[in-house]
Amino acid sequence: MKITDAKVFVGGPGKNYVTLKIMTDQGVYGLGDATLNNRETLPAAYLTDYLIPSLIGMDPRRSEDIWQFFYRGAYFRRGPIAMAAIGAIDMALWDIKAKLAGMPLYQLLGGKSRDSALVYAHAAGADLEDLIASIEGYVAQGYKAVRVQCGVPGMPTASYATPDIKGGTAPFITDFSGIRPKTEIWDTEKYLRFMPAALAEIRARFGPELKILHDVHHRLLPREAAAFAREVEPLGLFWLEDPTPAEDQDALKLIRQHSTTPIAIGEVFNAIWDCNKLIENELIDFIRVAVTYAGGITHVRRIVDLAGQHHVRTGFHGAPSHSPISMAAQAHLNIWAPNFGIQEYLVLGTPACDALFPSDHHVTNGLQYISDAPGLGVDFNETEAARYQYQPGSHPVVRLEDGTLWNY
Ligand code: CS2
Ligand code: MG
Repeated sequence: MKITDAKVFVGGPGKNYVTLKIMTDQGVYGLGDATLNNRETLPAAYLTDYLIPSLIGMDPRRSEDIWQFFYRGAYFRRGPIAMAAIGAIDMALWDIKAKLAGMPLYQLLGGKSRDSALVYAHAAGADLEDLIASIEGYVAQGYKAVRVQCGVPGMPTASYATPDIKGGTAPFITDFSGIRPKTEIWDTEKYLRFMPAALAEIRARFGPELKILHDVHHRLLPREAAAFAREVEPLGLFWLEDPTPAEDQDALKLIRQHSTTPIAIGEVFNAIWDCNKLIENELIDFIRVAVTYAGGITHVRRIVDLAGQHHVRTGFHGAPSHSPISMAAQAHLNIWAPNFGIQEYLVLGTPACDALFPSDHHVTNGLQYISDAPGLGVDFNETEAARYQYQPGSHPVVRLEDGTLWNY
């Protein structure tokens, strides 16, 4: 069996999804997602210029050897661009393998460990009242877990993932007005004075059952993060995410020494080597890698297994930039992983998105139910794809009020 061709498409409804389609001499094809938010043309070029020429002619069933070939063979290893490209190939090869077996992918991983997988939605408000209304909306839809992000009084701009105005919707992180980023202003002291009390009000308002998550988005220093985690400890958060930038794995020790608030980290990690110390030293509770830029199912499964030895559960990244293909790959891992925790899930099911990526994976009452179709269980409509093209966009950058650049 041989790979005969592979094509890359960039575009989608309001997103720049990077979709890989691998064709074989037996008519079976596989799909992968290489989307790297706001850098989408780069994994696309890495695939087209460097990986696909070698891929053609290979046996698609040898997914392990192909992974090793592109990872070890590159010499310059890792990084989000290369790992997103390798990840897309890997997803597509598992899609082919499961289609050949006539089974949904989860059966090849070890079968179902649960009937459905818990997901969390994103609630956001320009202020606390606005945020509470947003949470109420998700609770009314049956969500059991909600990430809560709130504008901070006195902060000169909206905070991470919050709307500018009351009643507005939180923007999708990408600003499509161009490549040059807008600036958000950040003030740690204002945030630290406001956010723990806001979380306490949310807990009091919604009671003990709601699973409350909060994303600090890398903004605090380790000592500040430790103090924050300790202060909110009585609220029983489901998790506190990215309290501090994770380049420094040792920084998480300080947080752990001062608090039992569960910590989630890893959406920007590309490899097991970014989180092995965090996991082995049991400094985190949830690992947030994504099958896209952490090298696909083959590599993420290794991270999940390491995590499982150390009481670390999964909480895969599911920002809106992930296409239904990687969300499907994660759905199969979620239904299998013995150490599954939660899945970040943003409503993908717009009519335009469903037309581009038909599937019957679905979320009902805050639970994700998996498709039993062979493979990943998601398809790609090339006629629909022809309607879209790449649109340049960017994340904001963050500065302190005096102009110092900070972590977005
Ligand atoms: C976020 C992301 O989903 C999350 O938890 O931290 O939305 C992140 O801001 C984006 O993926 C950046 O592209
Ligand atoms: Mg995050």
